[in-house]
Amino acid sequence: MEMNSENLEENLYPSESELDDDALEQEIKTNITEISPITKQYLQSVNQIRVEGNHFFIGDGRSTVCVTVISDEIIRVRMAPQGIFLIDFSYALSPEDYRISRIDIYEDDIIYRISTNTVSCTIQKINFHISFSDRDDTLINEDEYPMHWEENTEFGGYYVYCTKKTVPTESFFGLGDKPTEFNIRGKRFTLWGTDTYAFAKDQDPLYRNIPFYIGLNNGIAYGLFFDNTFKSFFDFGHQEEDKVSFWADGGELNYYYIHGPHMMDVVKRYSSLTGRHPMPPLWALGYHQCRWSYFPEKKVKDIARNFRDRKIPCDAIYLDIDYMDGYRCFTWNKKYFPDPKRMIRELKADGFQTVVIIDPGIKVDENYYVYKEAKEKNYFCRRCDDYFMEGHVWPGRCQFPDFTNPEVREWWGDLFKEYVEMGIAGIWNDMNEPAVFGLGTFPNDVRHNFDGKRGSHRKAHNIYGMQMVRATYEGLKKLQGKRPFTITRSGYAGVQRYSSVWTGDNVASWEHLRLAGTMCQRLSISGVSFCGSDIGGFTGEPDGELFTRWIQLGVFAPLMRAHSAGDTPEREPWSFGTLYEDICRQYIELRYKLLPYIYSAFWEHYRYGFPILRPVVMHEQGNMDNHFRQDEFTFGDKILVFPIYEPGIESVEVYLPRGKWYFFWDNKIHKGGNSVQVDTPLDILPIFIKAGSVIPEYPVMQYTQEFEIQELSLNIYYSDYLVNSFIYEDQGEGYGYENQHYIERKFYVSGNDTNFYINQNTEGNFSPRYENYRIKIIGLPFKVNKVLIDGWENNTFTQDNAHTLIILCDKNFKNIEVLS
Ligand code: MIG
Repeated sequence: MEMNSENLEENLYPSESELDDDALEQEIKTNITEISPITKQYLQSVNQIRVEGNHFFIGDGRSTVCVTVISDEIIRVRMAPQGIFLIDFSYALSPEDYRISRIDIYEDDIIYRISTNTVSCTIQKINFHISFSDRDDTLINEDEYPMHWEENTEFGGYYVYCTKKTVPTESFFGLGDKPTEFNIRGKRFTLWGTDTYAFAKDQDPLYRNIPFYIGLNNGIAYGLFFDNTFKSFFDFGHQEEDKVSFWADGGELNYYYIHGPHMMDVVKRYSSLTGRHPMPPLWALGYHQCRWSYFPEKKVKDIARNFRDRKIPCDAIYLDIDYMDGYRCFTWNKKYFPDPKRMIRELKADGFQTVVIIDPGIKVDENYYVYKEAKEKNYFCRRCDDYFMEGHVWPGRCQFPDFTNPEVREWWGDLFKEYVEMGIAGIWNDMNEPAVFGLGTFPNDVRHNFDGKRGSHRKAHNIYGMQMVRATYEGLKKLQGKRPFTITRSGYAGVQRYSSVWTGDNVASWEHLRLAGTMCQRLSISGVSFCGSDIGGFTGEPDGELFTRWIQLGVFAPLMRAHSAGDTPEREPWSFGTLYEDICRQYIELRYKLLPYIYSAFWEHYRYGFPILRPVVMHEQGNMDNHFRQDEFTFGDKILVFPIYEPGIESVEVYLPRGKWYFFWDNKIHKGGNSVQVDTPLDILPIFIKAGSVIPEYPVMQYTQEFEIQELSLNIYYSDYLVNSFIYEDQGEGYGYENQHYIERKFYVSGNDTNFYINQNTEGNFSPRYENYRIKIIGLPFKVNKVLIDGWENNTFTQDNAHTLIILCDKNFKNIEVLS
């Protein structure tokens, strides 16, 4: 293909202002002067390079690649096949202030290299291969082929491709909710959110679209975020063992290389791009009871009564689609729920928050205000020939708001006004892949506003659900003036800024219990920490054992919600007889005792970007065995659990990362770096606490904040090395935490054969009502003679035979010395 040099100049070098200019036409302008057959086109030899600030424009005479240094550890790569970049717009990003300490540039005849103080991006001039290495010149990731594309004759634009090298020892993780092994090497996936009732192991795709993965090779981790909302594909050495590819049906080849070397660094940096969950209301971390559906009101009240009578803690009760009038969103079936406001008030008086479902399908009904309003305002999605997008869902014939239109989102958010006035605490967004009976989802030609950037459903499908829950979240936030609780089924990268998620329509089987454990870990490292599975399995019938083991797993899921399909027998914690009920109660109580720990882990996510669930490989990525461990994981970094994923099992072998660990049930100490055998009768979930941890504990309450606590218990596990912990508390509600109205306490503990020290310092200006700690020090290797608190001798301590020490002390202590 010939190009004249004038055009070439013009197209190779878009200025920085052009890159961000929304006025730039979205269509791809080409300079093709003669038509050649459509084949895959590859970048050729580099022949132009131009620098503009932190952007590096590199061309081959036809195409341009833009390499941008985002931060010291994040480098972005974009490709414009014909030299013109698309409008730079992303629903995923929530950029922070990034640090760029320095950028060094090196060029010789063979390469061009852009380096920050941690990472280098090298471009081979001869073949346009791009690679990333660290400052020690360790090669981390490199192209196998130059980036490539193929013209899409049906829709315009290009299929865009990137293929990288991989070696057999490299492992891969991430990608959201895939129901398969934790390590995804050797597999291929599609991102195209799909309603998958009773999904099977290895089924693909499911509901979420998170184009982010982590590679781990030779002990070095890096991340790759392919920010493209079109249907996209990832192949991790499936088609060819030595290649990893990702590609999409349209849009731009636009990815972020995220440097490690630790998986934790990668996950944190990914969250600096796509954002974090804001703090949830404390009640949302309690136990949630859901079912399709609880109705009429009497049934809802019965369920609530049972929780309180049986003394099983519970904070939230859900209303599924049957609460509505003919499945019309924002309406009530007055026969079942004659006075919802009163019901919600009464439930709240008893400590229950009410969460209700809202789907995207709006019934076509001229007598229904939501339909009428949206129709008048032209808010519904349309087909390419301007017909409305109509499809059948629960209400019958429906039209669907275009949540990619900011005005529609605003309108949608305001629809919750009445619900908020009624006292509804949270909203559950379902069917937002979007799901349509028969069709599966919208046809490709449906048009979307795409925040003014325009696009078809090909471009908007994968972000439709996220924009729906965003509208819901933003509306609630405005109307409630406090922290909203939302839960969504679909979502794209960044959905965590607006919502929690559940893993969708799983099955009451042991295989699915294991999948739930794996999927929640995967979601957690993919940016979506606030996740959970339908406890008990949505479809099918669990027996008491499976349900009980699922409750145990649920205690250690950030979102703890039981849910079940309407055609299954009733499924509450008491549905399987008292043996199971007692164990379920014991574990739900454990959840409530651990609430301050769980809340603190959430804060750690919100403030520092740590995922809440952490796979073992994240603790010890250098150990190849850990690349395949998926059963045990830690919640935060202090508590390790090994959920039981099989029936009738008498014992399991639990691998403990290095360090020392206490078995939660008997406080016996175990050395990490090894596996230990643990007996697993039904009432035992293997739980280990890391030595040196300070684990706060609340008394059992029937719902969060049922009563003001009198003192805070701290369980401190002796350690002979220095360990820090922290505890976070605030009002449990509202936005005071954004203005220092919280308290973050940091503890440092260390010990030796004769002494043990605890230091505390605090940040923030929230002061809980209680004055004292009740400290319990577990595992002391010596008999205590003296306890000094801030230098003063304290005589309130008691020590038992197992050397467990109890101290009562002021919550504001600075240091405690425990001396033999
Ligand atoms: O077509 O609202 O995944 O949790 O109970 C089924 C009824 C629609 C699917 C959700 C499930 C919910 C159900 N919904």
